[in-house]
Amino acid sequence: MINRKEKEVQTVLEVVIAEPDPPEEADEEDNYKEYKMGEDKNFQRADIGLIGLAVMGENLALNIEKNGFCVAVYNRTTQKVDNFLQSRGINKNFIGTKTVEELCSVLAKPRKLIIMVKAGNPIDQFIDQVLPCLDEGDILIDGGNSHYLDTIRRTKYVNEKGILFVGTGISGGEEGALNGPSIMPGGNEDAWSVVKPVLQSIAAKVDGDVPCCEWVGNDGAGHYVKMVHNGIEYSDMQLICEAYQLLKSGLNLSPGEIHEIFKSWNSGPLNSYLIEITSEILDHTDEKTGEATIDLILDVAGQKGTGKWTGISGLELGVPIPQIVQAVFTRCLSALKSERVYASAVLSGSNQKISDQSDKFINKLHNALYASKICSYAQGFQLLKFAAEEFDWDLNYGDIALLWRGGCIIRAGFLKNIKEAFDSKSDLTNLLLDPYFAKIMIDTQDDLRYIAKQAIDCGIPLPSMTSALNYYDAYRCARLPANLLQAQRDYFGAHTYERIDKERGEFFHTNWTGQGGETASSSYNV
Ligand code: NBP
Repeated sequence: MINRKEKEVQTVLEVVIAEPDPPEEADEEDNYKEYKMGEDKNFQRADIGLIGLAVMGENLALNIEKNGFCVAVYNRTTQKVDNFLQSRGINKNFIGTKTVEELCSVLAKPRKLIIMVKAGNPIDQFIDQVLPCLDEGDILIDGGNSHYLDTIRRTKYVNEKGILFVGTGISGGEEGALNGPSIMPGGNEDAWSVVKPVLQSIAAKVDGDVPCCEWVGNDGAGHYVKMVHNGIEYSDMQLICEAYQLLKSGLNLSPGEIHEIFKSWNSGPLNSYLIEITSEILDHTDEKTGEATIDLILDVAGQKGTGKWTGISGLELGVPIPQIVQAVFTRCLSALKSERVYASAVLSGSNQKISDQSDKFINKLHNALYASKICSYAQGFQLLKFAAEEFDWDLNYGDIALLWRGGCIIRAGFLKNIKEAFDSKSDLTNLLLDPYFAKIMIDTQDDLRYIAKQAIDCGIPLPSMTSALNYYDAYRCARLPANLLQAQRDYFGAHTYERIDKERGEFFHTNWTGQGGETASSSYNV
């Protein structure tokens, strides 16, 4: 009996290989001339083309091939094509090509091309290079980390030429690309039925055979969702680092002891890829020195910009995502290494030590980390909601949680509960208001407060966990001091305010000093 995966593979092969044998008719495109001249009867059209044989492209090509597809590969530096075909690609169903024209000539129609080149200008350059070789209905898939605004622009541009464009987030790094990444496609929906069998067959699977790949939405939606994934990833990583620092500097535990703690946490509600790799990292020994590798790594964090993009989007849309922004800034602060070393000798802190050295502290830290993580995901999903409205995307939040359940860097057990929360209430305003997560927050908030107090008393930085606590307290605060803020704005700039005893949308100005006029500034919102 044919299983689901085989059926999908068969379906796509029917779609892409059902193409007639290489054309003999006189009116066929020039693209096939070379082939016709060769008259190779064994010639096989490739199901899909892949451009960019760097880390991600190579592994993705191998993944697609092992799922039963013939892949034509191309790289700007053509030597890499030969290297690949003679090494990891040897004796496999690949067709190496040395020019963009050749690449397009060996693809079954409608042509499908996955671009895995450096994000930014290289994508635009390649699009302009390949467009003249494509026919109406062909599909370009950008699988790189492109900015969603670029993807919105490219979808329109490529569409105007009759070509379908898919901008897809792909997460999971090198290992995920090879064995099953999380795939977040958006763009031109007409392309989905054609590319779906390929993309779903190579994606990570959860619950047996459910692919972590579903259509996300129009134009830049896929890349936007990937961007928010990365923003949440920044936040998740920062939270874990804070827990590590409390265990290391607060409790004076060794890497081996902290490894054991993370290992045990990974079998509970914190179960996730990032907790798992943290535990493994802490168990690693440097071969040369025999010391724990973690203790030899310089404390300066790098970043490639997707966390920053998420922060910028939150600021532009006016969505509170303080933990994601905090995680970006904390990386920036880490980069000031020499300043920090100098400041450590100049500025004093606290002499207090963590008062509670027992397992109870570790359990409270576990709960504080879990509560903070929930706040961070609540912020990420709220950002998605605002973006959907702004860009007119019909996002399905339960599906997005599913996409992140496997293959990607933030994959975690509790995404199943997030999916359930949005599946049961698709218009859920904030994850914190879902009964399941509200109960966890109510049950764990005291532990988060306790941990925050301990860290503050001891002078151990805890930027993201304290940010989570402040987010939680501010979000559940029915009356914030923004009344005073509005009064201040009205005082110095006649910016007006709304009143609690009047309808929303009616604005008032007070002549606070008796010396100002009655004229109010025009109201505007950023
Ligand atoms: P890189 O981002 O390092 O890009 C290298 C590839 O881009 C090479 O194949 C290079 O060709 C090609 N390229 C460049 Br550079 N300029 C080009 C141009 N003008 N025209 C055609 N090709 C050009 O590769 P990567 O790390 O494999 O990442 C690929 C994409 O996937 C990126 O968008 C990245 O952000 C994204 N991504 C990466 C990861 C990861 O873990 N690395 C994870 C998720 C997503 P050459 O060989 O001739 O220089």
